[in-house]
Amino acid sequence: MTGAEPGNGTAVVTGASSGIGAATARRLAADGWDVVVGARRLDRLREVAEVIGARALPLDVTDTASVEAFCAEVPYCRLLVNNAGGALGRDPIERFDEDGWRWMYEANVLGVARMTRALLPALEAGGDGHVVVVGSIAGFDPYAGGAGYNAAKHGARAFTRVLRQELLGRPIRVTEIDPGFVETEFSLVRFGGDEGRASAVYEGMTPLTADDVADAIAWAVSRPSHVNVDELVLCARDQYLAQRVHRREPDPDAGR
Ligand code: 8X3
Repeated sequence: MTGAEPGNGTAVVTGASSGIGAATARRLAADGWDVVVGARRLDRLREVAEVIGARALPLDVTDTASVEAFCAEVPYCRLLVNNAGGALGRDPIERFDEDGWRWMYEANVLGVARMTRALLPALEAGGDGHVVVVGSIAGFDPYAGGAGYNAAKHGARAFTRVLRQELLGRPIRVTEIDPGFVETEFSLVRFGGDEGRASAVYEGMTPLTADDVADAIAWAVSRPSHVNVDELVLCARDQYLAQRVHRREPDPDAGR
């Protein structure tokens, strides 16, 4: 296998059927990447892919066989954006749900590890590979009610830092992007479809958009090859890490 590819080369984006993954796929395609997108929701993934001319393949990062089948279809790869993952619930530890925690660990930690392991040969063969992990401020600033997700993102962070060290001297960059609040389906999924609880997360503040995060990823991956953006923390102006959010009072004159 040689890495000779036209343009920027092939970029794989996981969890690309919506939110940060879809926005990243759109942005990378616009920047000249040949994009391959993966997700469980194939109908929505195909809609994303069709608009940008990407290749859509089914992918469940919690399933080793699915990861291997996906990666077998990707002989060339210069960039892997590990975006698939998410949170389930905000229960205190005394009521934690084992299945929810298990899924979070599978998706946010093992999923990243599986995808990276499977694509490392292709990333290296091209002579200039890049692995991006979409982490979270929850990966270094844990908060009450977030233990399962926090532990998983701490795990993803540890994985990313180890990977960076293990790949020193090889032609593969490693970057972690850690966003704070981003208004996507993230909170809706976290709260089991409860729209009230999900929208309350962003009430009175202006969160990041998925495009803001895609923009940061596009910046990190477009630095010259000798420059490694190790980590990039991205928060809304209204948010300081996980514990402090500035919320404006509702305007009493609104709607008059
Ligand atoms: C999303 C940010 O603060 O909801 O990863 O955990 S937070």
